[in-house]
Amino acid sequence: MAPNSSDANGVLFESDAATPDMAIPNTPVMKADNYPKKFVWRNIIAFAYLHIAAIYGGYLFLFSAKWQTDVFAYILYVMSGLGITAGAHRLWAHKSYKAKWPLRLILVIFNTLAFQDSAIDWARDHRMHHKYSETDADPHNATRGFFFSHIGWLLVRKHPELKKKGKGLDLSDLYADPILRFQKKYYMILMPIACFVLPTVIPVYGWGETWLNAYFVAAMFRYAFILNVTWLVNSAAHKWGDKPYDKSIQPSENISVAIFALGEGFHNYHHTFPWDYKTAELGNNKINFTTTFINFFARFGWAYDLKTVSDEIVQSRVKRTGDGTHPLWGWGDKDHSKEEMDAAIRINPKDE
Ligand code: ST9
Ligand code: ZN
Ligand code: ZN
Repeated sequence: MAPNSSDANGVLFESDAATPDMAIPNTPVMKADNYPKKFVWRNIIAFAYLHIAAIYGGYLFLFSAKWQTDVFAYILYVMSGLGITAGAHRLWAHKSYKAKWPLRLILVIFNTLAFQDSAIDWARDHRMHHKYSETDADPHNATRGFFFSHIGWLLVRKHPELKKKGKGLDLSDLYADPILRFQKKYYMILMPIACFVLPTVIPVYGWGETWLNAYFVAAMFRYAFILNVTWLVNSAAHKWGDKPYDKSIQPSENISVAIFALGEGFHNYHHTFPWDYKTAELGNNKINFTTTFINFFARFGWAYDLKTVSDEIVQSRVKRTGDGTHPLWGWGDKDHSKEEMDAAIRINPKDE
């Protein structure tokens, strides 16, 4: 027997068997190497402190802070969330739409408030994540486990494969934007002001909140909360959910994540069509608040050149590579079979 053979499923090479649907030849091996983890203690200590502070902040949010502070923390959550979803993600990482400078300025302020590193660095990692998904060149390679893809990847040095392959990325569009260059250059001054100082000072001077409540609720709790929601897209939405668009990849449709992540979480769709500005098929705008936000600015031209996938392309992809879970949104959905429509009971029908 050849050294790599596996009698469990009759394939010759382990690499064949390690694919998620058992030997689709062009699917990358879903298995990380055992690259030793080089811990970054500064980050481990900082994230441990942040999470302990955030638990205390969550307690103060519920039992001690003024209602204005709670509302303020919620508004900051939405603003910083949009800085990631509409800014770093849909605009800068994926170029799924274009934005005039006033909107880019709003988004860069929101993005700085979110403290997930400069938009240029965020988009660089995210482009790697899509291009080399679930391989060693993916910064938060989900095949290394839930913890690694959630937060662990920020606690260790990056894999050499990522740094090697990353050299081939084209980031010229990002560096061409003076707003993004400015943010990156002055990040270590702008970020602490936006993410920690102003969120603490405003409640104290604005409505007489205590320093303690302001700092732990509006800064620590709010920041840790949004970080974890963002990370859930990398961990939970790469693990749990349906795969209506491409069953050969790990990203999944995870509505629970989408609710908190302002509409990001329809992740099987997003990895199949990463250039769609809606990051979801049906424009479920009730939970896809980011799409509503972009549509609002599109009305007066600050957001333009919005790209989205045609129904025909979605449909053919669903049929070719989906796992059969593609849902119907209701009567007349493009996947609604003619037989079922013909057989349906219709009361007082009046077709135009
Ligand atoms: C944070 C980011 O939390 C979270 C991002 C999540 C992404 C989610 C995506 C999901 C979809 C969107 C959904 C959004 C939902 C939002 C919901 C909102 C309600 N390409 O990085 P270094 C090279 S941040 C090419 O230092 P180390 C390059 O030469 C939290 N090259 O690597 C670079 O030099 P330079 C706060 C690359 O030393 C050099 O390597 N921030 C790439 O291994 C060194 O780079 C933190 O905690 C690349 N991609 O350190 C900081 N990457 O930069 C965390 C690297 O000069 N980060 N190179 O060009 C760190 O401390 C470090 O990066 C490290 C690795 C320790 C993790
Ligand atoms: Zn992903
Ligand atoms: Zn993406």
